[in-house]
Amino acid sequence: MPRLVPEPYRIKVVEPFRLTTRAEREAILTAAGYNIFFVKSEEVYIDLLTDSGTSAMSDAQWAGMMVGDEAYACCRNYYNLKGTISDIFGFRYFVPTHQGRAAEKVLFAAMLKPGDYVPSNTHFDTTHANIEAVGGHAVDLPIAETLVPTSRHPFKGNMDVERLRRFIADVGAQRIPLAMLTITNNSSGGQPVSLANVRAVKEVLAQYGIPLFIDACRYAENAYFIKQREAGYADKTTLEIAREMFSYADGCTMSAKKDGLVNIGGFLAMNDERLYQRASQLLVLWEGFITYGGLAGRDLEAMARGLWEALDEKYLQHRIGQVHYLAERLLEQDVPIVEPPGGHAVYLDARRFLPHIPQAQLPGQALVAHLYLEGGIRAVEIGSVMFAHKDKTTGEWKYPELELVRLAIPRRVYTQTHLDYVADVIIELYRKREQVRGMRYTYEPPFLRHFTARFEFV
Ligand code: P61
Repeated sequence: MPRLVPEPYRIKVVEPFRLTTRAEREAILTAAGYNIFFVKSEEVYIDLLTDSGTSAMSDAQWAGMMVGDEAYACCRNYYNLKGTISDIFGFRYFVPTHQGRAAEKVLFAAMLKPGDYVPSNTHFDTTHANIEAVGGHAVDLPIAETLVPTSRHPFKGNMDVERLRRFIADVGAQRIPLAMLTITNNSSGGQPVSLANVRAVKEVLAQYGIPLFIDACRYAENAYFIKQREAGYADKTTLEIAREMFSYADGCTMSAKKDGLVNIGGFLAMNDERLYQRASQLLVLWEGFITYGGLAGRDLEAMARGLWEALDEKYLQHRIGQVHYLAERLLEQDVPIVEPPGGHAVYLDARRFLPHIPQAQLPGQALVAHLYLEGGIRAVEIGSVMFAHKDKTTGEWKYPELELVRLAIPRRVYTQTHLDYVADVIIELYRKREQVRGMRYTYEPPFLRHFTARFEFV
């Protein structure tokens, strides 16, 4: 058996790219203020910034784009997508949106009042921000293992059901109009959520009449982990598992830029007719008519086809295999990463990678800068730059527990040779890690710092 199951597809179209020289990269990164978000895509060799909207579409999806029906209302692609969503997810109603956060915006505007709470295993940052934007409180209730980088819990994305029970008792069910589960749990390292956990969460919520919504953007990868790891599911198809997952939910938000295998697209689905009516009103206001929701007919078609392709078990075996292959190559050389690796990304543990750099000197950001300088690799810091904040009463800096650097693998884009190159660059950097210096801000914006901050080496 090869270490990595070969791609269950072959390459029909190629997009050339080139590796810059070290001297070029030094000039580029200095000009970008050491913020990788300001580096031009063509100056990046292997782009692992995100797995969102970066997938390669299949020939069937491209063919689908040619049968896009661009009528303003009731185009045929809407009905194809409706059929797909009903078959896979099982919800009665849905509205298309241009991406995941638009679905979140509509959902929370339709369901929340100021002061309400929305518990989750871990909200993604756009979800968190959309809840707070309408005056709600986003609350994360992950299991304890989620915060331990070396814990090999098979379902580290789970919600802590006891904490949920206590939370509802504390704030009162009337202030919780819905709860959520993010599958897989992106903010905890792309870790899966078990079906037992979905079922248990639903049981608690049902006692109080609180609806459950799933953030479904990596639903197929989550289904594959359940098939691999959860007792009783080895012989079920990923489709059967996905159907069971969603059968416990009252609706979902979806960024199809992940497991929809499209470059743009999303939707909001639900069973409640009254909610569908409210969401439709808001959709018309913000996104477009209810049969296109901010997308072209061709985008709806590519999404309808991609949602099926993402459930293909040969594809998932290769896809998750790629992430695990990269993780294993790093672990063999003792490079510290979050274990076990998740479905869409490998996360370097910057505190253990660079133990000589205190969090105040941004070890994650220093690691991101060096991955680019050494090999033209673009990763993203998920640590102090993103999350450190000043305590409101003491004025002291509070640093996050985890200081991570995410290497997100785009779907169907890179080959094993690319991954070997990434592993080689990281291993080489790890060998000379004492030479890496910390960083400080030269410009520190007041919020969403990571997108626009500028840095220099200490
Ligand atoms: C990502 F730095 N994720 O992981 P939209 N839910 C979940 C997501 O992972 C997610 C969305 C909802 C991104 C893109 C991204 O500050 C950032 O289609 C679990 O992007 O609106 C997106 O879906 C939102 C990265 C988004 C960021 C915002 O890379």
